Amino acid sequence: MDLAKPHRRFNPLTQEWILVSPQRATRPWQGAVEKPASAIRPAHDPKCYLCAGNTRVNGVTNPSYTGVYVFENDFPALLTDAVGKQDEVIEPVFLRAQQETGVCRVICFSPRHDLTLADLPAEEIRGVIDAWVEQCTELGARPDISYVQLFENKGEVMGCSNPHPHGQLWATAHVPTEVEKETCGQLAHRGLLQEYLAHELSDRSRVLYENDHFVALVPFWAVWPFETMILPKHAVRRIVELDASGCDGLADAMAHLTSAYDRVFDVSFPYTMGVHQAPYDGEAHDEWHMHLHFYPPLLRSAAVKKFMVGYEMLAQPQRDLTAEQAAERLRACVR
Ligand code: H2U
Ligand code: ZN
Repeated sequence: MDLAKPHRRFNPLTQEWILVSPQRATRPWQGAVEKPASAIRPAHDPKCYLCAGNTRVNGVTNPSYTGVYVFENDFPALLTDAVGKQDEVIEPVFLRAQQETGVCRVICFSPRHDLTLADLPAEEIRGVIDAWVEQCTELGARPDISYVQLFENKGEVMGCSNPHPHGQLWATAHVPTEVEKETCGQLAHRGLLQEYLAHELSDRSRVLYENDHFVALVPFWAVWPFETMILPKHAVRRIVELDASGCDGLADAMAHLTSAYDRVFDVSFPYTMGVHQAPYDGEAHDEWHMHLHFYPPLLRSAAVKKFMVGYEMLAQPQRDLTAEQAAERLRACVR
């Protein structure tokens, strides 16, 4: 098959197809140009709700934290108190609704208002991973929680409301849709990501970086222009199963990947990233191999992003640059 011509690639995790149109990467662009986020920020911003010692919207004052700081989201999308038992009513039968409960927390990565994960040394990113593990240990043990979604929205183009380096977690009574899809994909092919990783580590065309424990790569089925994954070399179902050297390995891989991103267009690279792991629903989920996804929207400069509209919304995701071309550009930025 000629991969320089339009083709489809299959995402075995979500079991969805992606259209790849490599010949289209050179088309002229006269559309929207995003303005780069204002660059220079103070180390501490007295008006920031997340900075140490400042008072949040609801009147609570943050402690003078020095490392990672976790607090309950003041505007949570989920509430803990269920009203009665889970209802699933319904007439006609296709109109389904379920009570959803859960916990939303904000995770400040550093007291430094002016830094991002990409600027933090691996030792400080390790602190973020320790907080993730701690949160998943606590929330995962709760009978009213089946899944913990850890994520970060970075940059104004991703709708991030505050430049202070932070992520969030939403933990829910139900397993969310994307995770459910990946459970199905991994059940359909046991050992999927272990086999995939072995292939990538021998092929090398999409591998960006590896250490003893983790690999960063552009997945064969990437949708976003510079989409990547970070995977543990040996299958680990959940982040709480990583040992100390595994956590160090993840921090090191995240440090290398995020700093490489910032070199692609010489700007603080926006993205949505997060951890996918086995549900905390009381089942073993031996099919699961935890990993991180990074979904950055930028396409051809700091100012031009990929829009997932039209054909993508109505038919299937589409990309111009191939995964291998993206990997080549990213690899050149890894130090
Ligand atoms: P973003 O990651 O989308 O920027 O969201 C920041 C979160 O911080 C957002 O979910 C919360 C918002 O509800 N927040 C507080 O909990 N308290 C505040 O005082 C400001 C923002
Ligand atoms: Zn701040």
